Amino acid sequence: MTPIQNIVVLTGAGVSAESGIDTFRDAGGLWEQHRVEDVATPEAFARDPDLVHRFYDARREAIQTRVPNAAHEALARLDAYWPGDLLIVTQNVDDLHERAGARRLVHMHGEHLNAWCTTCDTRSRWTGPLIDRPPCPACGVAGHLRPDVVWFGEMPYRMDDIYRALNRADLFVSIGTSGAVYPAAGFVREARQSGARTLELNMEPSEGSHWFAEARHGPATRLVPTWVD
Ligand code: BV8
Repeated sequence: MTPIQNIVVLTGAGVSAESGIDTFRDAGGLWEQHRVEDVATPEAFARDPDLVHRFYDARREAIQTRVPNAAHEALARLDAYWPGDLLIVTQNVDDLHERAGARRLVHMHGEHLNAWCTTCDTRSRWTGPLIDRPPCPACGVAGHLRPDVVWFGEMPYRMDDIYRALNRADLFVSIGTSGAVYPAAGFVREARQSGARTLELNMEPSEGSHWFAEARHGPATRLVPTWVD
């Protein structure tokens, strides 16, 4: 068994669930309150910007009342002591990984606490609502700020860095994701092709469970510290 040097961790909404942040597809998840097509596509934003702003303003406000849980904290410990390469790729747009102390982190689907100006293309840290069409902090133009999240049909961030890390990985661990959304759901196959060992830590088997050499099921706050420590 080759020694483990380089690790890629993929996280999804399940890693933040026990912090009280809604997941997308569990009972009562976010998407059940809204059709995905209604709120997480550029077409939806063009069609009904107020609906999309209301959806994101509510989530941006909610995440600021939440705190990292034992799973985020365990991954931050791994980040602090792991001597080899480590990349935590999160699909989540909350900031709980960084608030727990993670540094080697990529938000492939963007970040709730940023606003993106479609006039000057600047991304600014943003904690308030966008529905009032505030001016961009960089260029001053009002009404052109959108959530800095990757919608369906848009290119996820940092894909080159992610695929480079997957191609070098000796271990790929997927935590708290249903494996329903691509290209993230395909990362396990990239890792396997590079010869990496694969481990799924999730409440229940995901849509991609069969691609993993090993899977452990249960809450992330129990599974992740046990795996890390
Ligand atoms: C793109 C941001 C081109 C906004 C989100 C094949 C190849 C490529 C693309 C596609 C393809 N097929 C279809 C597509 C298009 C599409 C897609 O995947 N559609 C799906 C519906 C079929 N993909 C795209 O459009 C992507 N862009 O493809 O560009 C391209 C192609 C290749 C390479 C480069 C570019 C863009 C997708 C991004 C969309 N934006 N979010 C926002 O957050 O509002 S997606 C959204 O879903 C979130 O980011 C979320 O993270 C993500 C996935 O959901 P999960 O995180 O997994 O959450 P979910 O609720 O589903 O599952 C939670 C899991 O946790 C469950 O399994 C549950 O059991 C578990 N759990 C719950 N509690 C706990 C727990 N586990 C442990 N402990 C607990 N306590």
